[in-house]
Amino acid sequence: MTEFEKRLRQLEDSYQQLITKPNIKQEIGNGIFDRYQNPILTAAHAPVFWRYDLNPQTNPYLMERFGINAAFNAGAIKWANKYLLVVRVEGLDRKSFFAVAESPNGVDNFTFWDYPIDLPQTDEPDTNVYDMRLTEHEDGWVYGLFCTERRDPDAPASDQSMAVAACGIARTKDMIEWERLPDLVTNSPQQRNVVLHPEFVEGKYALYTRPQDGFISAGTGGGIGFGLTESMEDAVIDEETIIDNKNYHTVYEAKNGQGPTPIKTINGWLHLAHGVRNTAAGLRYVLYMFMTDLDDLTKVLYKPAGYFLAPEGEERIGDVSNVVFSNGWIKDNDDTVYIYYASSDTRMHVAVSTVDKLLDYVMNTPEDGLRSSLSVNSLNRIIDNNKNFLRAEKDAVIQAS
Ligand code: BGC
Ligand code: BMA
Repeated sequence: MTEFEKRLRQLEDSYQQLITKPNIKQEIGNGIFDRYQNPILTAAHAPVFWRYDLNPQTNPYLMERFGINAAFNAGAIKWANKYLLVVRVEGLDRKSFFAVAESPNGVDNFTFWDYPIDLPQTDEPDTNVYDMRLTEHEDGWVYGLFCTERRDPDAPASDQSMAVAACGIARTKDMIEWERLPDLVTNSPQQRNVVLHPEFVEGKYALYTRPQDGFISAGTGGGIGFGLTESMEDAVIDEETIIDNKNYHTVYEAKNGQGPTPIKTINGWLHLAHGVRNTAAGLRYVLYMFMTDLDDLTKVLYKPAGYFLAPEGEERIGDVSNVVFSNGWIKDNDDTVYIYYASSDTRMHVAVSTVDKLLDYVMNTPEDGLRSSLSVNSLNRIIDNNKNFLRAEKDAVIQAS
């Protein structure tokens, strides 16, 4: 066997091992969800035939020709009985693109389809695209809303990082061929984290938005907005109503944004979102949840205090450390909910819950009083109730004996 063949076999073996590795639940969760032990997708999940030229004539050293840096921030959908993620794959060149990875069970064996998504361009080509949210709309299309980023045309030559983030729109009927529609138009200078609601509202398309003044800083914007557009072929939102704002001394103090498409339940729409605060070590991204009214989508009915899921262990470390981000979850037929989240802009994970558990969490977790002493009140209520409950139980035992 030549060196080339030996190396190729090693590469293929380690790839096979990785993508067939069973994933199991972590022990003792918090009762709300179960994290799984292994990341479900990493840069190493990119097929060998993406990264290497396999021809010994043109690549005698079998060196990487197209290195992959990260696989993260994936949209999710159950499609023909498979669990599909539309992953943000990022090359060594920092450009990200979308590629579909498929699993038979939602928790392991995720494998990339042979080719990345061929995303058509508008007249103004995207420099970078990322963070796709998938929505199966009642109009019959699957929409993918994503962030399209281009350099700010007003930026001086000395600043090569100022950019404009906007909402790109594509749609498909088969997850293979994508039609590109014009970018969303709003009154806000910047848009990220735009998500399409799955149902018509007053005969119109409803979108969750995230208006923002600057590329990084939220300025006067930063909350989760809501707006209507007549059509998706020429999507324009004239008025954005903020339904969930950023707030002083919370986990969404600096900015926040809608995560995946909300899930409809008998009690209301379940939302997963990310909240950001600034620290001496940079921005910290966590996930939180809230529920909106079935009839009035702008009305928040419940919102537990604090975060739902925050980076833990190896999740804390990566290209952009101290970040968890989610733009995809799947509600299965049996009401299991697969929550797909990325850690530190590097890799994908899954946490599993159910609709019932998430409802219980959202409806029965104390809300944020926004002051330390009110948090103490919430805690005291739980302690008092437990003392009373345990005393009553003990009394019942004594009486019975
Ligand atoms: C990156 C995003 C990031 C954004 C704001 C973009 O250039 O691709 O991942 O969210 O900047 O920091
Ligand atoms: C954002 C997002 C994500 C990313 C996060 C942390 O603004 O849009 O792409 O995960 O920053 O870098």
